[in-house]
Amino acid sequence: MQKKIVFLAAVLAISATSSASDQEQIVRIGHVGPLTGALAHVGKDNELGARMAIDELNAKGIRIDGKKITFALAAEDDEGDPKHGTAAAQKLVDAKVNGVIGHLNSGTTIPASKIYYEAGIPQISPSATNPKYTQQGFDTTFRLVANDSQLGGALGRYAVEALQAKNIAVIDDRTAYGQGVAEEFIKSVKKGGASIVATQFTNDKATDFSAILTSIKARKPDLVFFGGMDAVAGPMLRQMKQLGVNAVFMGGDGICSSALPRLAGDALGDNRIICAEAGGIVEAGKKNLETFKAAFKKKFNVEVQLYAPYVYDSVQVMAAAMQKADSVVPAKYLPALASINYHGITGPIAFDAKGDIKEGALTLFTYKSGARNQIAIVR
Ligand code: ABU
Repeated sequence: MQKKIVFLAAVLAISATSSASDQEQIVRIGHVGPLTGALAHVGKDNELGARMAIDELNAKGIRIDGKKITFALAAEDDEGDPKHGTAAAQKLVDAKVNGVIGHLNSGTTIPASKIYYEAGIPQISPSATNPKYTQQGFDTTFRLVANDSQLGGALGRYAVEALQAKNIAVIDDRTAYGQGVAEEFIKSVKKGGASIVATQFTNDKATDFSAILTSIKARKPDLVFFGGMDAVAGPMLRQMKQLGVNAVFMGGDGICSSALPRLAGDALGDNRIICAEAGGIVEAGKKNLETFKAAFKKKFNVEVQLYAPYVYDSVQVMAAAMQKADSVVPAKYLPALASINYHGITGPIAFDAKGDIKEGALTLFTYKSGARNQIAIVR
């Protein structure tokens, strides 16, 4: 009888121990980008980057604060629209997500960041480049890529110094990103001594550019800079070809996608387009990136479009901060995120006091025979 009691006590002790160590916790990571509309191809690319990271983290069986962690993606579509962006942010806050990756566009990321800040939820944007995002004094905002001052500045210098452009026309789509990067480009070009011979505006849903391009053609620019996204740049390039505007075409990260050759068709040309990705993956990191791209293609049967590697790293760095803090509670892992030193597939990741990536780099690209080719990495 006594033996039986001892055995029962032992069984109870073992099951009590195992139930404590087998506790599971779901950690919800919000992700927001445009999943419908003209930018759906880049929005889906971002979301798949997040899914890839989450699946890999779950396969590792990570434990935090003694619990087995399962990461779950809470994906929202903001249609690239500021109003939808704030609605999506509020939805994620109400769902008590542990952190947010996004949004994709500066125009949605900036207003949403106030909502996350007030809820104390860390947010990492893998792609929004307008400098204002990290200039609001919010300790919850982080950016994994270089900003529009760096992009516009470097592209302006490249236009004047390397391409020797003298007469430059500028078009922007009046979004927070398009207008911001165009303004920075103009500043840099003027500093370099070239002339801005025309400035024109469109919008992020426009399809007809004949009036502004005709006006620009009369000013005989040797380079046209566009502040906006690939979905608008593609048709604009086609119409430039039709109208005989043969200038070099330059833009920021928003046009620098794998989709641009499809969107521009035979107006793409060879070495005629110059664009900049808001990150710089050095030679030593290329192998990891190629491995990522191949795994991405195998898993989702689509090519990486643009930001997926940066989204993947954003999720990984957030999870690394949680592990470092041994907590998934936003207020507890936030300091660990702010002081993180992480090496991702996009390179070293550490944030400055504002939440911008330290030593943000850019990569200049051109397109030849329908493929994107690297020109140089600049800092
Ligand atoms: N950085 C280009 C696309 C996203 C944005 O900043 O609006």
